[in-house]
Amino acid sequence: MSRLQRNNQARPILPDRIVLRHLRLPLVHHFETSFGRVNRQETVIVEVHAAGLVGYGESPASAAPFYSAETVHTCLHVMRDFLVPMLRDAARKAVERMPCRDDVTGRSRRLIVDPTELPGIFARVRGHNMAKAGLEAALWDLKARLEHKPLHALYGARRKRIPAGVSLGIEDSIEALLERIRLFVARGYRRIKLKIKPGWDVDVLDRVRAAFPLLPLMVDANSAYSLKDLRHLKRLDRYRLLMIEQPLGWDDIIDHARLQKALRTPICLDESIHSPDDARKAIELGACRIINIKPARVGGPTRALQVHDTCRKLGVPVWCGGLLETGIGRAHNIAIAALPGFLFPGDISGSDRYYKRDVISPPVQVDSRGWISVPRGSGLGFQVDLRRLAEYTTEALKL
Ligand code: OSB
Ligand code: MG
Repeated sequence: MSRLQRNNQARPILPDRIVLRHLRLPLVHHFETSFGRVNRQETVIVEVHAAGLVGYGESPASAAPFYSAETVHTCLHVMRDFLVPMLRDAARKAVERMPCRDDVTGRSRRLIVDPTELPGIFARVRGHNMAKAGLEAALWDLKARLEHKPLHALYGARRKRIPAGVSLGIEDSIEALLERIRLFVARGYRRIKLKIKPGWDVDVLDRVRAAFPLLPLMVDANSAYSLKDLRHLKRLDRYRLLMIEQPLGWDDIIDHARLQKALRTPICLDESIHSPDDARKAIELGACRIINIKPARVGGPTRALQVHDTCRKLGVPVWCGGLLETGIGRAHNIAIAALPGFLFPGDISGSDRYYKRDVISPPVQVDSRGWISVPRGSGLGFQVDLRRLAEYTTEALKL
């Protein structure tokens, strides 16, 4: 290799310090699903430091293994003991493979391990998608900052704004829920999702539809029903719902296919989809007509992009779900939701819907017509508020 060629090479950037933070934040309003009520959120924030920059990611696993098998503690354990060592090992091997590594002085900077390589590097670890996702997201943010590009541009996403939806939990009374709906409709939200469970479904929907006949509305059962409820679930067809999210088992696609045949309303799968292959199989079986993509649930941005592409090829619309993320995870979701296959408003709401003081500034804001602008600054496009991050941190692992 000539000196000139050598100088034209990008300078390789190695991840330096990695910090895993366990955060605990009070919610502005309790959030109740078919698996229970929470008043605060726990999550893991990942920092990858390199070349004087920091990339941020989030593993929004929560404190209890109710939505998924992961918790904040399984994330911390699997990242510290397996994923971070695997990433470091891959970085070391990449350095060894590099020619003339002492003399690479090119001006552009390239991560020694590209974030798209992480699913392969982590493949030996089964499951633990949220742990994988937090680390991969931090690497994407870092890559975007190194290249002075906004994250969505790295994904090839072009939208300048995305429509905001909101997911409203189970309340103590239908009146209280109607009040919540009025509040978010007045704030401009373009779609409302209601959590349902047996005993909190058709009566609620009767009242909501009477008050809001034209509201873009959907429901999410978080696996609260079974095929035994088939006749009951058919009653949901009356309410002109955009979709019914995850009515049946969290690990099922077979019964969902049976149910979808009996319903006019599209089924949307959330919990059942962990990979691009899961998405393909569910669609081939007819288990759903729509898919909720949560990058954290499918193992990170690279796999979220693959699920998006798979669904797009098969003509199935997707939208971006949420897991009560802080502004960091939410900013990552905004970047993904700017892709063209995201055809419904997501569970991407303003910071003020979740937290009084978010960890980013400015907070995520929804305009009066229900749009969120996709930021144009480099990386996440939001400033991380280090004071707030420290304030909410209960434990930090410096690796
Ligand atoms: O099923 O989509 C879900 C929150 C926590 C766990 C599961 C779910 C949700 C939401 C809220 O519906 C999404 C959000 O606004 O972040
Ligand atoms: Mg859901």
